[in-house]
Formats: sequence, structure tokens, C-alpha cells
Amino acid sequence: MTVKSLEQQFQERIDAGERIEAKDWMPEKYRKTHIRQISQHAHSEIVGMLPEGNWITRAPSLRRKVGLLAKVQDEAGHGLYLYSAAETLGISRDELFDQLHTGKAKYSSIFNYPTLSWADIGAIGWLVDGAAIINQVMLTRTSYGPYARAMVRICKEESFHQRQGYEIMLGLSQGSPEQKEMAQDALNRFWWPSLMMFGPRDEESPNTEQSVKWKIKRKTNDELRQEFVDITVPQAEILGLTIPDPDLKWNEERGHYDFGEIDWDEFWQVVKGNGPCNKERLGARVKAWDDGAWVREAAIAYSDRRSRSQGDEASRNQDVSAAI
Ligand code: BYC
Repeated sequence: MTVKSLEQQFQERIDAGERIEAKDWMPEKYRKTHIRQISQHAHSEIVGMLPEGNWITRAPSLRRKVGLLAKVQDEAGHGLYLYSAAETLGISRDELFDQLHTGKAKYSSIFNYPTLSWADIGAIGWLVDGAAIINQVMLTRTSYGPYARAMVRICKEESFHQRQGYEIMLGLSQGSPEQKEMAQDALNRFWWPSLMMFGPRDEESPNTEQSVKWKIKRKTNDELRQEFVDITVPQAEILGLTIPDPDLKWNEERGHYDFGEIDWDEFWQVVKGNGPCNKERLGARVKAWDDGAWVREAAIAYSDRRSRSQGDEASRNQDVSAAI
């Protein structure tokens, strides 16, 4: 069978809506695209813990602290499911971490912005998790089985995350004038970076066309971004906050909101490592990895000892059965 006919059969399976599993034949580019996207996603979850983790000790009440702790812990879990899904494609976890720590692998641009006030935690839950859900609900139907299945549970947890953020924003926007101002300031700073999370415009996106063909993506970056704007504008109205975009207006004809131009120079600067917190975020991850070396070594030594003693026990049992 020629490689070309394997590729044709693969595309037919995709077109018929079949899921691709780890042991199935797949084009090398499909495998590589998934490793890139799933690992970028996993790294985003892990790096995404940093800006929020920064506020755990300063949450304004025990209830808020418990909620934020649970959310950050969920994100660690999401990272782990996603690293496991990436490993099914034949890459090791060590390689994935190495790619992150050496700056070879990307993670979401949004986590390179600072969290300056408690309201930022509300804005992240509301906007960043809100944007993530729109992207990830689509990914529950992505063509690669292990990724799609990981997304189902992640989406359920993201929905709790989005609500805890919106609830924080609701409390602040109904609070004192200073609290409302804090909420508005957080919205002003997180609105545009949240729109950037969906990636470059479709015509500037080198991966979209092939990814849509392979049903890795079911919708394009611009389609998802529009969905996010349409869902979020009425939520801002309920909060009584103003979206920082003078060009935002309902377009009756299109049945969607029109919105202003994203600062794409800023987006690419952040993606290339020159955002406000890129160095700090990567530095914190590398330090955590180095500081945790002794824990990994101890865990490996423990696991080796256990498998040796289980091996000894198995051979003792064998001797006993042979003697009987
Ligand atoms: N930031 O051809 P394109 C979360 C890169 S975490 C950085 O459109 P693609 C959460 C892109 O990788 C949310 N880089 O790419 C966690 C590509 O790079 P290459 C994370 C970006 O892959 C904690 C290049 O630009 N979600 O929910 O077809 C707390 C060209 O782009 C970004 C995911 O990762 C960006 N924003 O589409 C709270 C979802 N955008 O080719 C919340 C999974 C693009 O040079 N990922 N790039 O290596 C995806 O759905 C897709 O990868 C994207 C991009 C839509 C992001």
C-alpha cells in the first residue's frame, strides 16, 4: 500500500467523522500538529497557574481563597491530562518540559500580562476562562480521541472557573465606587489580550486551513473570536461595565457585534517573548523545575525500590509454588 493511499484513507476516516486513536496510522504532520497544539495547551494551563497563584494568599475572604485554590489546582490537573494526551503521540514528558523551559514551545499569550489587583482574578475567570471555554467546547469534537476526551472534563471545570470569575466581577461592580473602578480597570486591561487568545486573523494563521481539513479545529480563529465577543458584550452590560472599544456596535445585518482592530504588533511581540511578564513566567517555571529535582529523584528511587521488592516477592512466590 502506498503512503498516498494511506493518506487518502485517513482523510476519508476524518471526513466520515471517525475519531483517530493513538495506535492508528496518521500522517506525520497530523501527529506533529497535535503535539504542538496539545503541548502548547498543557503549558498554558501550567503557566496560567502563576498569575492567579499570585493572589491565593491575598484573596479577600476565606470563600474566595477556597474557590481560587480549587481553580488553580484544577489547572494543574488540566495540564497533566493534556501532557498525558500528548505522550500518546510518542513524545516524552521530559521532552515536553524541555521545550517549555528552553523557550522552544509556546504557551498562551494571555499569561504574560500581570495581575495587578484582585479584580484581575475576576477578569481572568470571566474573560480568559470564558474565551478558553469557547475554544475548548469546539475541541471536545476534535478528531484525535485522547485530546477530545481530555477536553470533556476540562470544559466542565472551566465552566466553574468562568462563573467564579464572573461572580467576583459582579460583587465588585455592585460594590463601592472604588471597587467598581477596579473592575472596570481590570476589564480595560484584559479585554484586548483576551481577544488575542484566539490567535491571529484567519488570513494570517498558517495552521488553520490544514487543521480545519483534519477537523483538529472545527472553527477558525476569527469565528471563535466573534462568538466570544457576541457572548461577552451582554455579560458586560449586566455588570454595568464598559468594554474598552469605541468601535464595538451591534450589526443588525450580520447578526453579530462589529469590533475594533486588535493590536497585532502587541500580540506578536508577546508571542515572541517580549510581553510584560514573559521572562518572569518562564523564570518561575524553570526555578520550580530545578527546585523540584530532589522530589523527582526521590520518587524515582522509591518506585525503583518498590519494583525491586515486588520482583523479589514474585520470585519468592515462584520458589514457593515450585516447592509445593
Ligand atoms: N498565544 O496558525 P495559528 C486556559 C501561535 S489555557 C501564543 O492560528 P493554531 C487557562 C500558534 O501556536 C488556554 N501563541 O495556530 C489556563 C502558532 O505557532 P507556530 C490555552 C499563539 O495552533 C489557566 C502561530 O501562533 N488554550 O484555558 O492553528 C487559567 C500561528 O497561529 C497564540 C489552548 O491552547 C496565542 N494566543 O491556532 C485560565 C487551546 N495564538 O505554528 C485559563 C488549544 C496562536 O509558530 N490551542 N499562537 O508554532 C488552539 O486551539 C490553537 O493552538 C490556537 C492557535 C487557536 C491557540
